[in-house]
Amino acid sequence: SNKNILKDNVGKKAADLIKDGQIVGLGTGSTTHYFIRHLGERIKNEDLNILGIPTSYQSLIIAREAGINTTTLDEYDIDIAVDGADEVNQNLDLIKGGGAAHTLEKLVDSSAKEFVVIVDDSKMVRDLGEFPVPVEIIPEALRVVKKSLIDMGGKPELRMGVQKDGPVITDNGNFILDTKFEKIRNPQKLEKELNILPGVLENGIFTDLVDKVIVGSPSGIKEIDR
Ligand code: DER
Repeated sequence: SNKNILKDNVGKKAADLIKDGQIVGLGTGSTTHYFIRHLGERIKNEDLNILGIPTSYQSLIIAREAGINTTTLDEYDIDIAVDGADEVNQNLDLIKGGGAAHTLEKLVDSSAKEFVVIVDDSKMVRDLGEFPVPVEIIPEALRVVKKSLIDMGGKPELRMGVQKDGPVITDNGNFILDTKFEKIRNPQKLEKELNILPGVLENGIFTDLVDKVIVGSPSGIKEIDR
């Protein structure tokens, strides 16, 4: 589909940024899947010496399939992290977590010297909030946090499995409450208000982290630098 061509274009563009010897944060999702595959091609064709640090079981498995050697944050600092997003606003704040991987993504992406986001143009928005904010909670907190989110004006929905009965269980063994808020005009404020709720592990609002967004559209590729 056209969208997959756009994802492939930005995935390749990001893979071309990677330099020999770098430690690379490997994001999660379908757009980053293209990036990881293109990076694997470059490693093979150019004999690059790269190590990847994955952000989910999905990106670990795809990295292995692409022939990318992986390591961990315990061993290395990250030079550059490449990841997707569900929404990007004009301040380069993000909503992420469509793939339920936002907790480790935020750790990897925020610890990278450079954080690059790759999206097709459908992800670019004026204000965050059309996409519900994924909130990862420990299962024991379900009823309590759901009530707190409603009191904050949110509409929380427990994310249910598709090929699994019952709720989605994250790589960390937790639940996701997808929470719809009205237009989010102050993402920094909401991100903090969500994360101080007892029982919340991490939410999918990413603020003040992005260095570059690579946007694919039918008219070509646009790069937006912080
Ligand atoms: O779950 C995530 O955070 C993904 O990066 C998501 O935000 C983007 O996934 P996509 O590239 O498949 O749209």
